[in-house]
Amino acid sequence: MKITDVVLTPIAFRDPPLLNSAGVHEPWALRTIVEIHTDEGICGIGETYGDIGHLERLRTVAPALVGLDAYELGPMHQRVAAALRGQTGDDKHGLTGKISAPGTVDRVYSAFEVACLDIQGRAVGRPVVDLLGGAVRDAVPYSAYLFYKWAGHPGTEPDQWGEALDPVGVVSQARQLIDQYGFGSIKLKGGVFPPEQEVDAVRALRDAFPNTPLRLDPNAAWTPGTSLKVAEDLDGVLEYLEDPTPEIAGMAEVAAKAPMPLATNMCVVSFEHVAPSVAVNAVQVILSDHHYWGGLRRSAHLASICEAFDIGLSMHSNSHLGISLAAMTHLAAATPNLNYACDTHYPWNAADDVVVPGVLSFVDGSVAVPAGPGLGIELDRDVLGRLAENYRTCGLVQRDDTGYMRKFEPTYERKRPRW
Ligand code: GKR
Ligand code: MG
Repeated sequence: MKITDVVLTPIAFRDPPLLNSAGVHEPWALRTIVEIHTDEGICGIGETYGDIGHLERLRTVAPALVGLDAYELGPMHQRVAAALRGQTGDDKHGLTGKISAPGTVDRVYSAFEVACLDIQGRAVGRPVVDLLGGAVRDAVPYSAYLFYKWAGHPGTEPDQWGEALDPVGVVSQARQLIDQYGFGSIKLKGGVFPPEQEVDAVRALRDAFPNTPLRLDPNAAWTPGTSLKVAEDLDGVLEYLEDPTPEIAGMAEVAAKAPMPLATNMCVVSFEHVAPSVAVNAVQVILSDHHYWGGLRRSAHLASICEAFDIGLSMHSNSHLGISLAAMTHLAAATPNLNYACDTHYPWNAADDVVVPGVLSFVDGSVAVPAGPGLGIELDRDVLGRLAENYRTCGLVQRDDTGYMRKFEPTYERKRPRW
């Protein structure tokens, strides 16, 4: 089944003013929708980052895939690597760590791999989860992903979520998300306020939700010393502490004394980071993310590596729509040792989903594995057209949380660690 065409559509969709250690989300989040066509008339879809550098790399690689068989995923990875010629990607926020040349290949390959798995599943009439070994769970639990946030983007009316800048606001946001989606665990994005304030917010969450697993992720905003202080303050409260401090060495220093497991999507983000991290026991949980670990099958390899080294496995997210959610759900359903509820930004962006409604829904915080062939979802072409038009007119070509924050706080500096 030969690939005849690869279509890349950059899109922009609305994003609330979510705060993090890099600044604040802009009014638009960017993604690229990938469609791969074959000579048998079957088309597969994928979703990936929309930053201009990444989009240009996708555009460089796309023509090199024409003529390949949609089952030839190993050769496809090689063609991506050859077309990129050692390029190394970067981003302006650094929230998923340092991007290496092999990591760049995996980031670019991922969306094409997902689209080909969609094609393969459609061709044989089986869901992608079956191509990954079959479902070990019928539905995938996700966590409520809380953010400190402004009530609305400056100059606009408050959005449906309202302001969350203190423990009361954080608890109220958790209630909204849990009431609407039924989530059974909670992650708070930190690194925004001095750590004592974020500890107070976690304590308020514990009081409000006594039996719900909690996580805190300051995206490397703290020194090892501050991280240890927070870890001690939250002993018995967190299921894991995510990226308190930068780099493998810093995480190892904290992990040696912290009472809870440390998790990362910043210091172990590519296969070459695993061995150095294992050598010093820097992290006890890795957040996988098929968008940068090289697609669904290579994320399954990561899961095996975690199993071999007795490292826990969770799943990371960035602003995304339903194609990514479907892919994440198939992968998580096929991964036996994914023992934590996955992260998802989906509730923040669901209103603009590019997937035809009906298949992807949250029941008690979980998404049932789509049963149809391939990813089991369909592109809503009207919405795709609208979001592509947003991209053409929104004026953004790459995510810049720090630059956006500086528009309102001109002296704002991105610092990791800050405290
Ligand atoms: O969307 O602001 C955000 C998050 O901070 C995201 O970019 C991170 O990559 O969710 C991510 C994380 O867990 O670090
Ligand atoms: Mg994180």
